[in-house]
Amino acid sequence: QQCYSEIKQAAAGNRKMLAVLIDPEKFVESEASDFFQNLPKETSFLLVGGSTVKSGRTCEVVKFLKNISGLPIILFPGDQNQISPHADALLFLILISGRNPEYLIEQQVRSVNRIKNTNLEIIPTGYILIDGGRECAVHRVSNTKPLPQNDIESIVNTALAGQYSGNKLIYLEAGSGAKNPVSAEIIKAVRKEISIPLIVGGGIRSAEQLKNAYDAGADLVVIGTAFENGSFEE
Ligand code: 1GP
Repeated sequence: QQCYSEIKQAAAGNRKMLAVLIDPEKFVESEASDFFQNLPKETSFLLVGGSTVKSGRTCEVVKFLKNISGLPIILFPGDQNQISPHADALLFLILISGRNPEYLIEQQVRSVNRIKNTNLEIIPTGYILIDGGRECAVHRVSNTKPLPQNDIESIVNTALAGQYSGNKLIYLEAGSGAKNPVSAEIIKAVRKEISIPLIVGGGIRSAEQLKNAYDAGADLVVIGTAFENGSFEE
């Protein structure tokens, strides 16, 4: 239970955490040393996953990352094919903003045989897709509608329903490459109501946006695209 207790303790002590997301489809092994050199020193985790990844590729990337980095690897799978026993932990995602049974239970049931004989730390996570102002892959692949940013009540109630159902984390997702990250107003409103750690990601590409998410109450922020293409603004 190491990754989760680290997140929980950090959240309890108001120590903000950063996870860098690696999409196995876009990761290039020969560019890895530059990539790692440019990561902020305070990076706590590597998240590995994407919306559409060819079978087997996640495992390859996870093994590669294990060899070159000491950071814990948490899987963030778009589907059950992206589960690798070589990672440390798994965000067991339930897409609670959507109403598609495929991502509420079907993928989860199908993933069991890949998980049950591994040492992966399973972290049940209520995953909430929020409109980031741009058509995103989660929306397309899951065929579920993102919640509008102005419907704060639905977002808060969805997060609370996620907590009441036993999830250990809530993840507010604006979609990879979002034009508008999840607003500070939403983060504050959700933070005020839930008592489990809060993850925020999607479209965060500058130190200022990162600070805004932390100040509003995010415990762990996930950044993918901005580090992937080296465009993060300090
Ligand atoms: C996407 O929340 C993550 O699932 C990160 O998004 O690629 O926009 O940083 P970005």
